Amino acid sequence: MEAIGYAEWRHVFKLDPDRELSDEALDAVCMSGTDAIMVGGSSGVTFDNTIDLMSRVRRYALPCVLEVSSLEAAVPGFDGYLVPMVLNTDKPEWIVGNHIEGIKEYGSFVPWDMTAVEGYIILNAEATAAKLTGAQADLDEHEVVARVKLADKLLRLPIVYLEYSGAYGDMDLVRRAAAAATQARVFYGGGIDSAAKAAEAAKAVHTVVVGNVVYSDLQAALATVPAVKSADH
Ligand code: 1GP
Repeated sequence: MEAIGYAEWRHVFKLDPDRELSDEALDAVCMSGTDAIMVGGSSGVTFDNTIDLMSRVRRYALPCVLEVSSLEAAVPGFDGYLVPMVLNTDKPEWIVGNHIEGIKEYGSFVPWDMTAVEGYIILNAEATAAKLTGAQADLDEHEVVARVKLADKLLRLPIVYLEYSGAYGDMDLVRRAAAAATQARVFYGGGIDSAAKAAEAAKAVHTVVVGNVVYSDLQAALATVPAVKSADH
């Protein structure tokens, strides 16, 4: 699964197949110096809009990975596949259930050496992903750190994803949660809409994921790349 290359990523743009992005904007995003494009979204993601976005990103020489959140949109041809496993829900389908169904249906097609699990901890209750998965987002530090350790030390997951999608997180909490991981790569995503926020998040975690601002303020999105790249971690 290291074949995906995520261990080297500092900055990632997450693009939503269900949202419009002009060719000019996509060009700026792909030429920005970001380390990878992650394709994914919590709603409206279909086989057709996923394959369409993949083919547009494919023209650029940077890794393009799919975050697999629905079986219908599991499109072949990506450079890698990241599969969320939600660690703060009681709904088994989002922990292992959908995964088992996927393996039963498509297991023989899965490129396992290019597939990795993300231990997802969803911390913004208003996020579509939180509502969809029934995530218990109001966790205190003790609860978050316990889940980071579950992912990192017990399950030995390669990636822990602190997900605040749509809202900028509590960076003190993120910093302390990230520090609890010793082998996993820690991703942070949520509400980064400026270079300053990007730099702050980059100091706290290994990999910073920037999504929504691409669609609302492209210049601010592009400014997050050098901010992350020049931040120490
Ligand atoms: C969403 O973590 C990503 O899954 C990024 O969040 O869209 O809020 O930037 P934003």
